[in-house]
Amino acid sequence: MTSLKLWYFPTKGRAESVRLMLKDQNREWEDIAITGQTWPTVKQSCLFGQLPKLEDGDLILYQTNAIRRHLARKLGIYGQNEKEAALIDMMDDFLVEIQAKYIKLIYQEYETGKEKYLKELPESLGRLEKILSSNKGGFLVGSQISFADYLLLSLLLYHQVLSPSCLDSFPTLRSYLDKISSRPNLKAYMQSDAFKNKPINANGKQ
Ligand SMILES: N[C@@H](CCC(=O)N[C@@H](CS)C(=O)NCC(=O)O)C(=O)O
Repeated sequence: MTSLKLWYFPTKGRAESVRLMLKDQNREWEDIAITGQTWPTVKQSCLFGQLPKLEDGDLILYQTNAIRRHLARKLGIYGQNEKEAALIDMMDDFLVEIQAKYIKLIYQEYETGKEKYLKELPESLGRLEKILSSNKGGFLVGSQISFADYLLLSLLLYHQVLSPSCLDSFPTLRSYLDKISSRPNLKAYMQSDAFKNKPINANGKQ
């Protein structure tokens, strides 16, 4: 088994869905936290000038979604067959769009756009509620957890901080969140200081 190193900033951000996936799947890794002081130097060594970066033995990967999909293939959480894998990609792409809107809000328009964002949020949550309600397997796709579920978990956790009541009208999403959060490795991780003390975003907004 190769050693895994995840380079990121000392925040949850884009990296947390990777950490949640590795924790739940019992895969050890080392977090390399890059601070503001060392970032200018590290940035120059990064292929696209950004993090996260994954070192998996001699494989160096950038781009969060490439990292997530690589790990999912290794960990066997990319569906049971081609059809499920395609559906997982589709769900994941939808979640990535939600994540992009969230990041835009946090870093570009927190003061001016939060009201509009929260007004529009139920549309996306409603779609996810419907998707989860129609899949009796209890996950986004099929009857086993996939890498897309960890992105959804991270997004639900972030949005609960942004708007604690955001799941009040979505009972299936609420029970999905409770169910995934109570998986033993995730429960222990979410109760740890490593998780609790790590800010969601680098600019202090959440
Ligand atoms: N598409 C890239 C975006 C990466 C990205 O935006 N990284 C941010 C942190 S979340 C970053 O490195 N910011 C510092 C910089 O651009 O100097 C990915 O998903 O990995």
